[in-house]
Amino acid sequence: MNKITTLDEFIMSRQKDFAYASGELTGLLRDIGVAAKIVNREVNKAGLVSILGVAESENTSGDTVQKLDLYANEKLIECLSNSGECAGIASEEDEDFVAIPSVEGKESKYVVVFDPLDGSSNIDVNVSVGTIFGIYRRKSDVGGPIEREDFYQKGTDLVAAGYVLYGTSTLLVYTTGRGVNAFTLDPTIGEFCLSHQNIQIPKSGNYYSVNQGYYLKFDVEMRRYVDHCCDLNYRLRYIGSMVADVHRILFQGGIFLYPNTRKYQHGKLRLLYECNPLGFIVEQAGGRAITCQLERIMDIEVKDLHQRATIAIGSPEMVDEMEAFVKKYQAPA
Ligand code: P6P
Repeated sequence: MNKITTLDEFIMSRQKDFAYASGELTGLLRDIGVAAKIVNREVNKAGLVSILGVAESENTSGDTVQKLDLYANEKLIECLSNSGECAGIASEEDEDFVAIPSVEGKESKYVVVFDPLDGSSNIDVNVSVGTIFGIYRRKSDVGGPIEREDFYQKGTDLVAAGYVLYGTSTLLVYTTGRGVNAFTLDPTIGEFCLSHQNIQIPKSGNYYSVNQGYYLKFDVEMRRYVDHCCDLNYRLRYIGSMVADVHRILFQGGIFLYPNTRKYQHGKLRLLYECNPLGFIVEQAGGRAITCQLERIMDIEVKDLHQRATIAIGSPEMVDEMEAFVKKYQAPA
C-alpha cells in the first residue's frame, strides 16, 4: 500500500524550502485546509438542505439556511482568524478588506485574498464549485495596522496560491512557487492526502473553455480565435465555474478564455482573487496566463480589491496560438 502523505505532513516537509520560515506560512496553509473541510461538509449536503430549505426555512441543524458562499466566507474568515498567522483578508464577498485582530499578541506577517465559493450559482444544480485563495506577505509594518497597500500587490508577489474544488471528489491544489501539488480529501480519515505531485499542464490540448454565447460581443480578434478553435474541432467545455474549468485544463490541457464584452469591458473575472492565484498555479505547472490584450496576468498592477481582468489561461502552446491571432487580427489602436 502506498504511503499516505497528508497535507499537513507535506507542508511541514516543505517548510525547509522557505528561508527564515518560522512556520507561519505552514500554519496558514493548514488553516485553509481546515476551512476547506468545513466548507466541503456543507457543500456536500447543500443539495439536501436546499431541498429541505424549499420545504422549510431552516436547515437540518435548525439554523436559518445561509447562502453557501456567505457561509464559506464566514468559515474561511473564522479559521484564518483563529491561528494568528493572518493579519488581514480581502474577499469577493466583502466590499473592503478585513483586518484580523492579533491572537495572543502574535504578529502576523501574511494577508490572504480569496473567492470563498467561485461558481456558487451552480451549487443548486450540483455542478462543481470551488474556493480560490492567494497569500501575500504584508507590506505594512508587522504589528501595525493592516493597510490597503498590503492587498495592492501583483501576482508576482504571491507567496502561495491555491484552490479547493468541491467536485466528484474534493481536491486542494496549491503552489508556493516550487511546483504544483494536489491533495484529495479522504472522507474516511478526514485528511487531504497527496494524490498528484508536481503537476505539469499538457503543452497543448483540444479543449477550449469560453462562454460561446457572448461570441458576437467579442472583439474581432477573439472571434477569429474562437473560429479557429471550431475549425480545429476543439471540444468546448464551459460550466460557468472558473475554478472547475481551469482545473480540467490544468490536468487535460486546453485554454480558458474570458474576453472583454460590451457588458464587461475589462473582463468579468477578478484579478486579485481569481486570475492571479490561478495564473500563479498554471504558470508553476508550465502554462501561461495573459489578458486578451496580451499582458501577463501576474504583472498587472493591482489598484482595486475587486479589479476585473480579461484572461486567457492554459496550455502554453494554445495561449501562444491565441496570442498570434490577437496580434494578427487586432484592430489598429
Ligand atoms: P458567465 C462564476 O460566477 C464566475 O465568476 C466564474 O467562476 C465563471 O467562469 C464565470 O463567472 C461565468 O461567467 O458570464 O459565463 O456566466
